[in-house]
Amino acid sequence: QELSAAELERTFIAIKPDGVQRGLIAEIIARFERKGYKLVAIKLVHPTKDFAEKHYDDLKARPFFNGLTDFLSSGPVVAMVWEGQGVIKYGRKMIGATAPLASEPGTIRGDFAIAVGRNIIHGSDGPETAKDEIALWFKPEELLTYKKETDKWLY
Ligand code: 3AN
Repeated sequence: QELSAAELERTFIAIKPDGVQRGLIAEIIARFERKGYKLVAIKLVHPTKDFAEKHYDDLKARPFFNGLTDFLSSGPVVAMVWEGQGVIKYGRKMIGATAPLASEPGTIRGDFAIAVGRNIIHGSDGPETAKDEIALWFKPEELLTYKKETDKWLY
C-alpha cells in the first residue's frame, strides 16, 4: 500500500557524544524502532566545531552556546533520520524535557541523564527545523525510501 504524507513525516535525531560514550546507541535506536518508526538514514560522524555551530545556529546568542558546540564536536555522534506518523512531536515526547531532571521517567532523558549540558540526544523541534537539520546532516541520496513488512501492521 502507498504511505500517506503523514506516514512519510521525517525528523532528525542525533545521539550526542555523551550518549555514544555511555553505550546508549542500541538502547536509543531500539526505542524508536519498537515504537514503529522507520530508520531512513544513519551515520556515525565526528562534527567539527564549525559544523556544531551551524547545527545550533538558532542558539548562538545564548550564554551556553560555546560550551554546547564544544560538547557536540567533542566526539562521534550518531546522526539519524526517522520516519513515521507524528514522529517529530512524538519523538520529542520520547526524548523528554530539555533538562533531564524535569523529564519524566520513561523518557530517554528521564531514564538516562541528569544534567542539561549532557542530555544524550537531540531531536528536531518542528517541521521547519526537521527539514533544515536533515538537509544539514545528510545528502539527499543518503535518505532511503523503502517498504517494511511491518508497515501493513502499523498503518
Ligand atoms: P532541546 O534539545 O530539548 O530541543 P534546546 O533546543 O532548547 O533544547 O537546547 C538545545 C541544547 O542546548 C539542549 N539539548 C542542551 O544540550 C543545551 N542547553 C539548553 N539549555 C541549556 C542550559 N541552560 N545550559 C547548558 N546547555 C543548555
